[in-house]
Amino acid sequence: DEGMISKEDIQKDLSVITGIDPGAGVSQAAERAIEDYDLTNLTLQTSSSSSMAQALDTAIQKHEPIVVTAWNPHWKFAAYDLKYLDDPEGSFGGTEEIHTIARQGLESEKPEGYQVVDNFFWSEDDMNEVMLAVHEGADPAEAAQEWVDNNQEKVDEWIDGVDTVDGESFSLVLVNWDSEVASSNVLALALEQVGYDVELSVVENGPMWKSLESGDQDASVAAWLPITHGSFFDESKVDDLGVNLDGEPRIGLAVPSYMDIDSIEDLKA
Ligand code: PBE
Repeated sequence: DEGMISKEDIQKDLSVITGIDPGAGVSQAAERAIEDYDLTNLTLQTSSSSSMAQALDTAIQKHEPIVVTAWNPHWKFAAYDLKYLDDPEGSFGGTEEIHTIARQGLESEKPEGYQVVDNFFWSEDDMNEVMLAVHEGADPAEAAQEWVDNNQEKVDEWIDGVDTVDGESFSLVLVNWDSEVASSNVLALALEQVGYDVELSVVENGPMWKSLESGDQDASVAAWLPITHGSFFDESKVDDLGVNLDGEPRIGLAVPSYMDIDSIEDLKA
């Protein structure tokens, strides 16, 4: 059962793009791709990151065709032999940036916390380390703690010169995406090191942006720009604290490498 699956068989057998949560930017982009490439034979099936990962695992065990909405950094590229499909129409944009965003007023109201989230910056390799540990079964908070224990010198750069506080609350808002679970849990530990009592709030993508605009939440490290969350960013009054990841994040459609196609165009029946 080791052979390549031909383009003809893929077009015959595939009826869905296996997606994640409907609010994700990559879901919007996948709908865009269905239009741009006229993929009338496919519909986007939304669910969650974990169901997508489960479906991907099952398909690979069975050596069946599957196309998923994908992004990196993400552990699936280390766990499986996957390839992004070329996107000549640019439905998914190009290289993205992951930004830290905060509610307006945070800088003056919680200057110490603001400084820490503004300083937060790590690499794609760092993020992958935490994500892989979680994928292999670690609790996210424990995986983050282990990374911090092994990389305190990086955390020191984020908290260096920041005054300590005495148990003040600080809320980080995120969506349940593996990449953002990793970054938010690590940043929470850095904020705790300067004395904050940190709460992580997991919501959907739209509500995440709204909760910062309304001031209900303090900050987030989950903003993917310019394409993935471009429309949310344009519509929201939030402070953009800039890039927090050194790497080349991107979104797109990915397939197991045993599928004999290279481009989104090849999905059209
Ligand atoms: N993601 C992970 C998100 C941003 C981070 C690519 C799944 C999205 O599509 O909105």
